[in-house]
Amino acid sequence: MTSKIDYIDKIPNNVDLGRDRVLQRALEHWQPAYMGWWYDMGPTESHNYDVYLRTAISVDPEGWAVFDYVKMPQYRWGIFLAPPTQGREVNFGVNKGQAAWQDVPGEYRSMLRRIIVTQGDTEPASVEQQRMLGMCAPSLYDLRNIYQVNVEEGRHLWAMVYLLHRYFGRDGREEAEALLDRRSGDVDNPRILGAFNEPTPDWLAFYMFTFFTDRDGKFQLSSLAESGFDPLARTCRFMLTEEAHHMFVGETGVGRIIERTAQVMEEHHLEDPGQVRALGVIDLQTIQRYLNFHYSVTLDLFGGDVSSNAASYYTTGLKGRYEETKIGDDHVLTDDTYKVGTVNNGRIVDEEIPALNALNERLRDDYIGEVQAGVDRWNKVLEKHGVNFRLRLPHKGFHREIGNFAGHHISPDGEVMTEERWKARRDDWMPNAGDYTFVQAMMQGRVVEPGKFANWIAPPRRGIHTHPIDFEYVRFN
Ligand code: BYC
Repeated sequence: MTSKIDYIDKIPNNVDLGRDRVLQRALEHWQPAYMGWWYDMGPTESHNYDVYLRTAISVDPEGWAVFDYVKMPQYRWGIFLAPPTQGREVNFGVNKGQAAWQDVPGEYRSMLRRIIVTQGDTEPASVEQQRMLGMCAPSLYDLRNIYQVNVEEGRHLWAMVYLLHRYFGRDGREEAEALLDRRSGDVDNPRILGAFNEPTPDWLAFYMFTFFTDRDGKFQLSSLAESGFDPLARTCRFMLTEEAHHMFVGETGVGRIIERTAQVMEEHHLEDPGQVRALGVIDLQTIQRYLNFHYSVTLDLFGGDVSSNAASYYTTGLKGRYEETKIGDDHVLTDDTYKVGTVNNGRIVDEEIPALNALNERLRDDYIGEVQAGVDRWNKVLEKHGVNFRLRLPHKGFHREIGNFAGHHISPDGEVMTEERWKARRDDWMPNAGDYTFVQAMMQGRVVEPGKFANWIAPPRRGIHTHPIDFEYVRFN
């Protein structure tokens, strides 16, 4: 039998977990439920594999992680806050200049809880969305990477649950339980945000998700890392160190698929998507349609273009802008305006609105800038192989369900259309049934020989943690 102290020691942490009796009891109650969730909803058939994983063991910038073989149910889901900054203040909003809060300010309690719950809900959701993909992994390297992403999303759930348990008493505990009850895509009890209820049916979708949607994670966490509630800020700052790898997996994953397709197109002098598919690689038109889908559902995650919630989060000092403290303005924003797009008389026009209400849109624009740079890097791969096709981001209003563009039918070029005309073109712009069937047919079974890769993806440039590409990243036992 495991004693209580051993159990707390099993959770690597820098929050003095063993000393806080109430927290200890709360986590002792939650931990078995979490494990139950992992066995039910974590990566399928993976429980007995030895996976070469990174585990966070401290917050030391010189070396915060160890790499070793781990069975995933034994992964040490730790709780880490970035070190405190001496004299840190609330850096924006009406409370600007106060000492950063070490406890939840009573009047902001429910708002703060809502932000933490929304963030926390995305973490297990993504694990649920990806749970079947291990069965059709294109290599051991990729299999290890998806498992790494999954265990770290689990750790990010722990990070939010720690805040709920430590700072929100009984309703925090109830919210922590509800985080394990909701299910991605469940009609009766779905995950909170739209994109986290969409299926991730194949590896192209997985890489698109980690490129686009994990990057929403980066921008949201960065805004929360500015929070005047110091424990949230410090938690998010540390989560960002792990998030970087997830986006790397996405960018290089899509990049390697593009690379392989471009090699085949160059070698065989082909452009026709049907002929490209016949050679067992994914045509660029299909990749563009997946891009359109993942980009547009991720844009929705930033919330409404005009949001009084966002204004309140900012004004109270709970959620800042991206890199708030590097921005050279008054950090109060009551006199500023910001441009948001809207549909007026069948055309898209810009409208100046109070900057405080436009904070979701501003964060979305920051995000779009970074995403565009990634797409440019993918296009360099095409250029290098002499392929003329270029990937591009569709218009911001394309296929949106949240905000000013919701309810309108906007083409990738930004033309406002009738519903009928839009629907007639839908399958040219979004992955259609044939695309999914084709992509999934190519991803039958998984590649398990070290150093071998499925035909539709190029190998990575290098392996993980100085190991060669043909390292045995997963042992199946
Ligand atoms: N789907 O005032 P608004 C990540 C709701 S990803 C469904 O504009 P607000 C990760 C909204 O709840 C990052 N509903 O909303 C990535 C509200 O509902 P009520 C996750 C939506 O609050 C990959 C209503 O519409 N982190 O970490 O300004 C793998 C009015 O909306 C959606 C966060 O999101 C939607 N997309 O902004 C793993 C940070 N959007 O009250 C992990 C925390 C809005 O009318 N969350 N609604 O019933 C927030 O800061 C804000 O809640 C949001 C929404 C930015 C999400």
